[in-house]
Amino acid sequence: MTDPVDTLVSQIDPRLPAPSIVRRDVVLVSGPWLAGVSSVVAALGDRLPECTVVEADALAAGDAPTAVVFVVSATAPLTESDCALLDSVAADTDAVIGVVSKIDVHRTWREVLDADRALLAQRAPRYRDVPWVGAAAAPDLGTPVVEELVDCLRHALAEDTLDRRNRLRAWENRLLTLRSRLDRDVAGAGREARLATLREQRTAVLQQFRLDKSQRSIALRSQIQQARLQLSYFARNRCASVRAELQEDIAGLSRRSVDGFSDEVRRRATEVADDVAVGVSRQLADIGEELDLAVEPVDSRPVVEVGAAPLRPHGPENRLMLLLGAGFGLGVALTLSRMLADLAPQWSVGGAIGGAVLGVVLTLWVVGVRSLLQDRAVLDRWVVEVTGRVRTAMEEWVGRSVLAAEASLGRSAAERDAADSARTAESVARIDREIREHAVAGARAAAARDRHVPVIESALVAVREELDALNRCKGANYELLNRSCE
Ligand SMILES: Nc1nc2c(ncn2[C@@H]2O[C@H](COP(=O)(O)OP(=O)(O)OP(=O)(O)O)[C@@H](O)[C@H]2O)c(=O)[nH]1
Ligand SMILES: [Mg+2]
Repeated sequence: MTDPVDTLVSQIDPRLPAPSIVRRDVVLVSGPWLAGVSSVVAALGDRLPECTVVEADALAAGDAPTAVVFVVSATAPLTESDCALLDSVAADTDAVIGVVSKIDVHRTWREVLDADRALLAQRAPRYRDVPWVGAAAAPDLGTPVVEELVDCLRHALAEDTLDRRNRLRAWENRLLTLRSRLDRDVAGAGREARLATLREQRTAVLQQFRLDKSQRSIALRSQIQQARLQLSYFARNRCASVRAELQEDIAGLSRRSVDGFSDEVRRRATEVADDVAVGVSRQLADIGEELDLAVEPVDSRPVVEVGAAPLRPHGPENRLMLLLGAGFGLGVALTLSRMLADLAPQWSVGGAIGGAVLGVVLTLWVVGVRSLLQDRAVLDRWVVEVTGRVRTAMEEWVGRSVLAAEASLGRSAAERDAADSARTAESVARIDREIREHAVAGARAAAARDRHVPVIESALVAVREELDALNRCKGANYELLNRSCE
């Protein structure tokens, strides 16, 4: 047979889910820590053998007792956590009795009882009519004082409306749970916090992408500028040092080595070109490695063309020098032969011949030295001119190589930026998708709430009206009973 309470609710909406509890024919004694619960259970068990009196751990999840005895110590009034405990144990049970325990040792128990009654009445209208009694289930001295509690409990259990009220209370709890679940769905479990996190993530992802991109392009620019400066400086320095070395070589050049000097200069210029090529290749490859970008290797090398040294045969100069040298040699020969003729006339012929030979030798020596000095001067000028050309060629080649590397690195950087941009777009799209999903879920939950809450509200009103009517009736019966006792 269908429960009349269930019929009452199903008339409002038959789809409203009935309470999923199992009503157990037991009295639940509950209360905060050390309130005296176990002692009350024991005392009630003795006095009411026809009832099953249990503590909370004897009930399974989903079990609801027929009546709840809520025990609190007379030490101090109820706290918030005590009230919350009562809310949970009496959620599906209308019959609740409040007990202030240990009244044998706490003289002010009546004040505490009044305070507890007032606190509970303030907490919820359903607690206004809760009967409160004092008890001493395990007094330090004497026998337990639980008569009033026993009477009260007996009376509560004997109420003919008890089952109906309990069922109505279970329905009320069910409807309230439904309503708060709908409200929770609209708010979403941490939906706002998740949405805020998602928005923050979205901004952070975009910011990071922009920051990385600009940092990379700044790093690339500065590395290239640095390389350009350093490599040009290196090429210039290398040319200057080779020029100094060659000029030093020229200063000690002998007649025989003059002809092979052009080859030496060519060899040294090639050496400089090789050094510069190696330095440039290495530095550009290092930049690519440091920036983690692909850079095309330098495939050319600086071209250095060194012709032959402009050593001209010095015909007229030689003749002039020969003339001057001959004059000088003749002078020496004459002076020498004259000296010998005056000092030792018997040696005059030999002295004349010796003077002539010496004059010829001196003439040849002067001409030779003069010609070597002139060649050295020519070579020196030539070396300055050749190293100048080499330097220009090197600088041009360095500039071209750095430019090519810049273009190649720029291409790699653009490719990487494109890949990063795609990755960022994917992350942003994923975040946007989740944000949208949350918005849709919120809208759906709000629609469900708007659809169901009015029905739940009217069912709640009906259940509460019925409960109030039954409780009013119970109050009247209670007064009648009291009067008849008097
Ligand atoms: N004086 C006095 N002491 C009591 C009374 N009832 C319980 N006590 C004492 O209070 C303490 C706790 O009593 P219990 O009945 O075990 O209380 P409880 O709420 O079951 O305690 P827990 O299960 O440990 O939370 C014990 O030391 C009891 O002796 C009473 O009426 N008078
Ligand atoms: Mg206990």
